[in-house]
Amino acid sequence: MTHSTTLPRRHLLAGSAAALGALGLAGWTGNARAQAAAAPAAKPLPAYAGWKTPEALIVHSTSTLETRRSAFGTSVITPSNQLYVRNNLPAPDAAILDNRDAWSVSIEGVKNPRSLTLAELRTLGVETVATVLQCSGNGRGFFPSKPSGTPWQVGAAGCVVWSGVPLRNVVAALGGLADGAAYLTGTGGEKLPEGVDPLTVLVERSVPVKALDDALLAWEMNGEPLSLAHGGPLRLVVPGYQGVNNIKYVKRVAFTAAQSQARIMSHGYRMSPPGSKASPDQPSVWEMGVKSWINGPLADKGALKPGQVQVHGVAFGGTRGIKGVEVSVDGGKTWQAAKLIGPDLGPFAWRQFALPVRLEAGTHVLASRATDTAGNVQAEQREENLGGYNNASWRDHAVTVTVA
Ligand SMILES: Nc1nc2c(c(=O)[nH]1)N[C@H]1C(S)=C(S)[C@@H](COP(=O)(O)O)O[C@H]1N2
Ligand SMILES: [Mo]
Repeated sequence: MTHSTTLPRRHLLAGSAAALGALGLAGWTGNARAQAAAAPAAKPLPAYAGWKTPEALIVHSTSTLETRRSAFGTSVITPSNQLYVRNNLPAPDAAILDNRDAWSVSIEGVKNPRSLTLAELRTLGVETVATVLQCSGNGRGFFPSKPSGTPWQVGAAGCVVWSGVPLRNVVAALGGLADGAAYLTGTGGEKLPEGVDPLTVLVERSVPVKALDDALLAWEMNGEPLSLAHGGPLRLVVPGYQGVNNIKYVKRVAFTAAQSQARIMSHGYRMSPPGSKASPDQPSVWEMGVKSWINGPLADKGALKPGQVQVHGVAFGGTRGIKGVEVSVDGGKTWQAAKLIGPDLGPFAWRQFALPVRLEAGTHVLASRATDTAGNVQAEQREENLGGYNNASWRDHAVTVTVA
């Protein structure tokens, strides 16, 4: 890991168990705290995410927080206080959570278009789904071309549980789709800066209308009312699709014949070949591909002792589940099947995997390679592109550990 952070000073001084408990740090091991304390001074958490666990996060900027690789653990769900955050615009005022039930979303491109409040949405059905939420720029930090944007490594991702109303129920309640609906377009409810063309800043994304089969208007995450940081009071969740398509504080859902004209759709988040210019005819970042990485053991605590370790990590297949994961301890020369561990929370969630191996003295390159239920195998190489999107290369995600 090249990035490091530490506790804000006031947290370092709060040494008592009670104080740590109050800060939500009770579960942190002495080791993690010592490590954090030893790291150089880092940016504090921004106010809207001040409730998060600082030791678990790398603060790239006020709008980009990354989960540390060492914080992922082996129990499937990413706790909300350790989950990454990415905002393209400043988060709205927290006052939008004062009366959650009064939040309204305009539904367009249906036979009977209208606005619905969150209170009304709650009556139309409820479903719960676990999904991997991942920024399409996750793994950008491994591109040698150094694309502009946050150099995320593995931690712009998490696996969380959403609860809300299936969007198809809402569409059915409003008479079904209007003719010619080809895209499902979601619009964020941020206040736009003045004096600029709204289309250059508006967070509005379109996905193929087939995503309606699984999409949710969610008001809960990990068993709690949805926080402002993660899009409360209401978020459009598109399971299996890259993070940017999961619109926070959603205020409009439209079924449209064409894709949004917002820049974030027309030119942003496109798979633009190196040396080209972003343009609407290049593929957009939509469905996620098959990907995995190792979360332990890591090299950040220094050399390991010779002996048995549990090589563990996460694997997911976007809209497909995971069939299996192979692990290599020799940089990809030979592979062994790992065991999928923990509950299977469905095709959109990630699976945890583990493989016990003996590591003798020396340097070892640990890699993982996942296969989805359709037989697609995680690629060795990244697909080069201007924005540094969709990095699923198993080689880029390999971990080097020293045993001595
Ligand atoms: N309204 C709105 N929705 C948004 C964004 C945003 O800036 N505004 N950022 C998108 C991007 S790029 C990502 S990766 C995810 C991040 O979700 P999180 O902050 O809950 O982790 O939200 C997406 N949805
Ligand atoms: Mo993102």
